[in-house]
Amino acid sequence: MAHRISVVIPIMLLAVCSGSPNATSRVWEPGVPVRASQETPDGVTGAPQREIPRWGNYDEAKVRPYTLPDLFTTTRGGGIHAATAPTRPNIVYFLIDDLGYADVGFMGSKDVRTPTIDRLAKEGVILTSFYVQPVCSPTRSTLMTGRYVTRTGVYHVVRPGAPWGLPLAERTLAQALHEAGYTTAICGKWHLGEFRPEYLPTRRGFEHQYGHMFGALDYFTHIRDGKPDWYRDDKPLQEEGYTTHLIAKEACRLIREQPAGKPLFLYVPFNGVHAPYEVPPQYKQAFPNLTGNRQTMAAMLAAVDEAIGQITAALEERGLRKNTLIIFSSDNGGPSPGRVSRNTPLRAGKGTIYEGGVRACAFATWPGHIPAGKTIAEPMHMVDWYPTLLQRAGASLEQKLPVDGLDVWPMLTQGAKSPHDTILLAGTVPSRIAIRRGDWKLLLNAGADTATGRVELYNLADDIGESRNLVAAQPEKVKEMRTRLEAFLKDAVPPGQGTTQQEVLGQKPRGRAKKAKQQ
Ligand SMILES: [Ca+2]
Repeated sequence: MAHRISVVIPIMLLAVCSGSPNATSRVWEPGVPVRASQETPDGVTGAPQREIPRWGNYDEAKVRPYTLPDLFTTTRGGGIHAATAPTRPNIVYFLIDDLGYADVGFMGSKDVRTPTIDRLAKEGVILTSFYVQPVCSPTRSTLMTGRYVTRTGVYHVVRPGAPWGLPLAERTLAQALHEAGYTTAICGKWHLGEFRPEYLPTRRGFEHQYGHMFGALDYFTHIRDGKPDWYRDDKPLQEEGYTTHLIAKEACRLIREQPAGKPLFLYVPFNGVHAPYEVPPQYKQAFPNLTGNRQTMAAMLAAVDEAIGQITAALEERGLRKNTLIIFSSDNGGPSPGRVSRNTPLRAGKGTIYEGGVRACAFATWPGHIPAGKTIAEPMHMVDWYPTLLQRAGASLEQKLPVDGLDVWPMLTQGAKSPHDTILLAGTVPSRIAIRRGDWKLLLNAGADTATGRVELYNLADDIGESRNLVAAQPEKVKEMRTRLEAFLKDAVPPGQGTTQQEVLGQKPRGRAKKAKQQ
């Protein structure tokens, strides 16, 4: 349902929060050239491959409704009495785009500065083994559904013009929280489909939408591929301003206008610090020792840090901070590691299934509920937020589609072990895939050439950089891991194009459509 914009303007506001939602003001220095939108690699793989997993076959008949006992089984480790949760927190998720594993102060960075982010991290638990997908849309699909991409088909990025998106059969986190009585809002990047109205955020559970549908838009003109990509409540919006500033302003407005006593789910997926590397020049002044895109990225991140400070200040002004669960993470590893980003000590970066592509910097904080000053190395995956947040929100866990995520609350709050015995790490094509099981990690076709059939096995306990392939030395471990992987993939679906073909045409998917080549 479209949200009607309020024109009420509270008297006392932060500077960034001032003005009506439609106010226009230049927030970058006059005379600074505005560059055209740049395409950026969203992965290392190029066009998606045609093959589907050779160890699995898509069969719609296998998708069976899940019952409550099933869900309670799959969410082991947490309580099953969601409705009795003592406190329903506000939930604010700061998702940073393409931020490197080591590019925040709380992960040890010395040359970029994130004081606000670091302060929040110290108030909660830092998650050093937080797994995501290697590129943008897939990670967002796992947050929204609690399901691995092998179930949803969102292996790769939804590009402008793509006739597909997150399948409509999926129940989203926003839908579930809205059903539970939350105000639900997205300020930032959606990236899960817009080719038909029913794929838009306001049709997927968000009462409020603000921001963009795709990645890599111009930060100042909001143009992507020659077209404006800026919306409020899924309607085109013309505004001036640097996107990070605009997103912060909208988030502050929503916090100010949130009805008292009603919980809020505020999803803030910044386009910062994704390419194109653009920033108001004053932010660069703090980084005289950096150059090129590294300097610009650091400056963009400083703007994000400032924005997060403004949004948390708005929470404090409303007296909401103490009852707000704040989650922060990147959506994938940093691109061009060593040049633009830092993922140290992890191998490689964005687009890959090596740790540098799928392990993200992250923390969670909720004063009085999550202990402060802790670091947790137990592994979890983005899919885990779905059941974990629904439990905290008192939302229903009953749904037709099976959930892969597990409730990690005991891990976050009581020092419990990870509820996972194995985590699935799917690449941008079905044949490129890995699992982490304990300290062991098995990777298939992790390199750029997916036809190699290469198998890699690492023990992350003493080789976090994935430098010593133990396949030859550990044949039994490889066999065990492959068996586990194949179990994961027995119901795997092909990439999204096929799923969407089915939805659009009412037909069973028959592989990828020709339009996929145009993405
Ligand atoms: Ca990204």
